[in-house]
Amino acid sequence: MSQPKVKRRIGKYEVGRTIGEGTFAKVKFAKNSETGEPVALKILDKDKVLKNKMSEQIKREIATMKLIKHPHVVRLNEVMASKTKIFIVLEFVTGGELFDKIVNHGRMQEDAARKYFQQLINAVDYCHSRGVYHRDLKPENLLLDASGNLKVSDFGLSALSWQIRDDGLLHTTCGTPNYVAPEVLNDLGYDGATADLWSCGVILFVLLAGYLPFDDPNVMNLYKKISLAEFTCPPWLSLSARILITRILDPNPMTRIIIPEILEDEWFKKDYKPPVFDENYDTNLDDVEAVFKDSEEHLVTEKREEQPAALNAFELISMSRGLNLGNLFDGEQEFKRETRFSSRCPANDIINKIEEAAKPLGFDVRKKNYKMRLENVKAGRKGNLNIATEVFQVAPSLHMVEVRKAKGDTLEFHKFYKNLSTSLDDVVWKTEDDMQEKK
Ligand code: 3AM
Repeated sequence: MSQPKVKRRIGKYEVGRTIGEGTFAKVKFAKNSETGEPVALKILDKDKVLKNKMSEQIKREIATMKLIKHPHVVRLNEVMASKTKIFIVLEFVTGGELFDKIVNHGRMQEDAARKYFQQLINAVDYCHSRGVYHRDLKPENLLLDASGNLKVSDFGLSALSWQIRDDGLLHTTCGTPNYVAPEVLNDLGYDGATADLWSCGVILFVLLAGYLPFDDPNVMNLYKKISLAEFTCPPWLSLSARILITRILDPNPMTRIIIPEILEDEWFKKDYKPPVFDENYDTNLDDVEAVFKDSEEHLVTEKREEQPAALNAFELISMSRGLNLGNLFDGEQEFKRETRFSSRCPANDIINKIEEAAKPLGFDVRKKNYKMRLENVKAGRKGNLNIATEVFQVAPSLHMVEVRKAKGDTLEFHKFYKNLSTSLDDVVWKTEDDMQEKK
């Protein structure tokens, strides 16, 4: 069980756990071993990127993104390639996703929504001015930093999953339809700037209403509603917010409001303070050139180093007191994706108990040694919830169990964990402190 840990290294980065799996990339947590700086590592299949008809455009957009250092855009630090993979090194953003706030606390007051919308428009305007379009603005791409400021992720990267035709306009067959502009769905070719703006309008609506403007379980009906911009503002919206939303959610891209007009809009302008930042950011693009030239010379090596598990028993126990939900919902990390608990039961009993608890909740259970993968057969808000667990031995009769979200929605993970904690009550080791707290 407490086998040596294998540490993965890519160039100067120590690679940690998977943060999420998107449509075209896996995102892993990593640490720059020279500076200690945490980063998010996007890992892509080299073949898919370089053989993509759009690889020239992807290269141009990645190069542009590397030159952008905007306070509301996730920073792209560098690009690396190994023999088979491309790694995009991004600033690590710690505050979770903006929409987790809506899921947890419901719709926002207009002043709060306005602040995020101003930051979003500011980021979008800046990237557009540099010729980079997002094309896939949706809740998952709106992250929050430690101070609660918005950071837009994946600017310039979504081209990876899109197709382009000879007319120079973008065409797509996939995407999150709820946020996608009508002209994109109609596949008539479209302009990236006005299409991005539509998605910003949908995002603003959700912030203020707490639900989607266009929604239907039937995709054809959904398409129809979007094409006709068939939506109703909730009664609590102010008149000026309604006016702005209606101007953005105009199904005709030719008459839709444009960013310079938004900047002059009455609702938008209130307390607007565009961020001040240094635009003349000096960086070099040799890494981007090397990756897209596919030159052997600059390949980074992927190394695996065996390491004995380094934590000692005291550290483990202090990391995993009881099955207290405080573990999961502690103040700083409201949107935590992992937690641990300790148990005095034999490892096999722990595994069996988790399996027994997970199956009735609709999970498929796969076991391998002391690791388990639980997959919800039903798709949730962000695809099928996937949970990874592992049992570590701390001492002969003491185990530490790690439970983490591998894929899916964080809130659904929290709900699962709450259920699990009820079923595992007799497995969890409760210290005297925990017993006191319960009283
Ligand atoms: O799987 P979920 O939705 O919880 O928030 C992003 C998403 O999480 C996260 O990785 C998952 C797949 O996209 N993510 C993406 N870029 C990130 C970054 N720069 C990030 N998390 C932190 N920093």
